[in-house]
Amino acid sequence: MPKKEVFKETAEEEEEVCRADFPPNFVFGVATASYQIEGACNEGGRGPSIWDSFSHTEGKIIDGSNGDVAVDHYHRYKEDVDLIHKLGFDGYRFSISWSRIFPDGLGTKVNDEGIAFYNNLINALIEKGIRPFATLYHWDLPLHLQESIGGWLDKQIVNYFAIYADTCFAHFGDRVKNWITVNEPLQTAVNGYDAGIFAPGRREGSSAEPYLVAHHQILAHATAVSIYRSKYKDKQGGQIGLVLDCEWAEANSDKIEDKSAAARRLDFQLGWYLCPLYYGDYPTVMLEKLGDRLPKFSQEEKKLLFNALDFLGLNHYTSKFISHATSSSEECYYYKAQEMERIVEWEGGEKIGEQAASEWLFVVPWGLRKLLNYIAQTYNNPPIYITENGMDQEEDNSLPLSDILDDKLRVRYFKGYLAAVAHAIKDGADVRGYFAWSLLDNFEWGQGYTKRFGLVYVDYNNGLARHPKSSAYWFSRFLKGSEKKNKEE
Ligand code: GBH
Repeated sequence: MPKKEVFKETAEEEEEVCRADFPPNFVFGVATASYQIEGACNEGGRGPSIWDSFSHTEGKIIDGSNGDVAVDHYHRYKEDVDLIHKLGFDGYRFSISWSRIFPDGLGTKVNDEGIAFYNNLINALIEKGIRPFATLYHWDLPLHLQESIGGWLDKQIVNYFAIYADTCFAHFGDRVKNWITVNEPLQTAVNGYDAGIFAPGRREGSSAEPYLVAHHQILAHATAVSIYRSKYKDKQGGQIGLVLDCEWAEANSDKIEDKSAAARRLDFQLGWYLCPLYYGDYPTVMLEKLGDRLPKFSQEEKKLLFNALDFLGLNHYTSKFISHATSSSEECYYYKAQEMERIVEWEGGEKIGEQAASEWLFVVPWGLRKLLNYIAQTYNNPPIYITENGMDQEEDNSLPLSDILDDKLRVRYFKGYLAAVAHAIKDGADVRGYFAWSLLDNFEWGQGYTKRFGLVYVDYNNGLARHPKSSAYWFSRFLKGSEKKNKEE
């Protein structure tokens, strides 16, 4: 049975892995995002974002919470940078809150206090020898841009994003050498404008909306890249990329129709963004299934898109089995169009991997190795940074702190996924770095504070105190090289 063969590969999970399995200049970091950690929503001249208004709308966040205070990183950034340093990471991926730089998003007057905050953060990182990876857009669009032009639905957004990106390069680019334009454009398109579970929470739009929103994000990305390359790259010498999220899609059987469904699934996740950048247009299968719902790129735009990527940032958490299905139970236009079903267990009830707290998240290390190989083969072996990888625990007040801090499954998760990355590098994939999601427990979007992704626990009931979990200490030993392979030589 092919199914069993897939399971055999989980043996990787048991493997030991050590720092020496990676190239010496490989960067290991932790990742965060502004709205999830900063708080200080009305301080420092910050304007409101779509996530402020969304999280304050009743019924949108499972525990009725919001990011007003979050984990107060805005005031505790020094302590947090110290923590990253003490744990031994040499990279930090954070995102810049657009409405701290331009409170109404229009790009007319820059907010000096916002610039000062990120200058302080970046300087603190540099002082500790930590490389800053800055994301320009991790979902917190200035609210005014949503209300005035409809956010990502209007093409004018491309120009506003360009002004914002230009401003960030000008102020921070002397120290930030790795730029990420947009985080997971798919999530904004699908969960923001189709499922409606993320800001701005649109559900009643047309079946073409998610594709228009994606289209404008692709153009915004490429425009920012062209500005960086023409005005800053020579002087500053940095790199600029895009972050995409992708689950590995394993065909549910050896049947051709299931294999095509799995291939289609990957094209709808990655190809949606990478085909335009590498091959000048959307994947053939998307053009076929979506017809007029897919917007068109002009000749001029195609030129802008060509090669507009120095590296690919990959956010990867889990894998799914995919089977062909013409009448699927999926509710989103986006998922329906793919004519497939996402499956996590076999007939016998065996799961694809151990389940984390989130219902979508299973521990499947071999999926990452397959995905990295797939990207290398399909897109001419681009430089890749894994910009997010991690798993969550359920918030549970009834457990003693010592139990929560001893996050054994997360340690297994990191061991398994890091071993998979090391394998992929040996296979020939050009992976340059790895960022664990996340430094701290934080505001997990629609799930509020009920899911904890942190390597470091945040005590929401006791002044937001930070306590490293076992996984943080494991990572720290791994980075220092004291976590050696158990080899009998
Ligand atoms: C990342 O997205 C985000 O970049 C990060 O901010 C977040 O904290 C992290 O995931 C953990 O969730 O589509 O109904 O299953 C990863 C992609 C998109 C996966 C939203 C989970 C949940 C809702 N995620 N999805 S659903």
